[in-house]
Amino acid sequence: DGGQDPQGRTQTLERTETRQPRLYRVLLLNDDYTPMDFVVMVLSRYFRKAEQEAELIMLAVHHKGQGVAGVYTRDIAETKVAQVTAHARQEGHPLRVVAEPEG
Ligand code: NFA
Repeated sequence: DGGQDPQGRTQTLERTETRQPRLYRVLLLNDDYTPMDFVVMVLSRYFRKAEQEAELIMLAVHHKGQGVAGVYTRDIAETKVAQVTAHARQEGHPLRVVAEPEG
């Protein structure tokens, strides 16, 4: 922030930036057609999940309708959505992936 000292000189005061970036949940949405193995591969490759956790998340999405694949800053979350959606469409799968702000 700027200011002026009694001699009229401009001063610049430093302030440590304390705000954390807003985080976004990347959600996978269930559908009737995307193969379970493809969803597990997506969780492994794009969201760095171990095989067992990928299976659990995929089954949770399958049974509950949606589930969290990962939590990221906005640019990373949007890139994951774009990459996974492109890969799914290339393979002819209707898998939907969306990002939503946390909190
Ligand atoms: N419901 C899909 C099936 O039975 C599997 C699936 C799971 C799709 C998670 C999308 C997300 N083949």
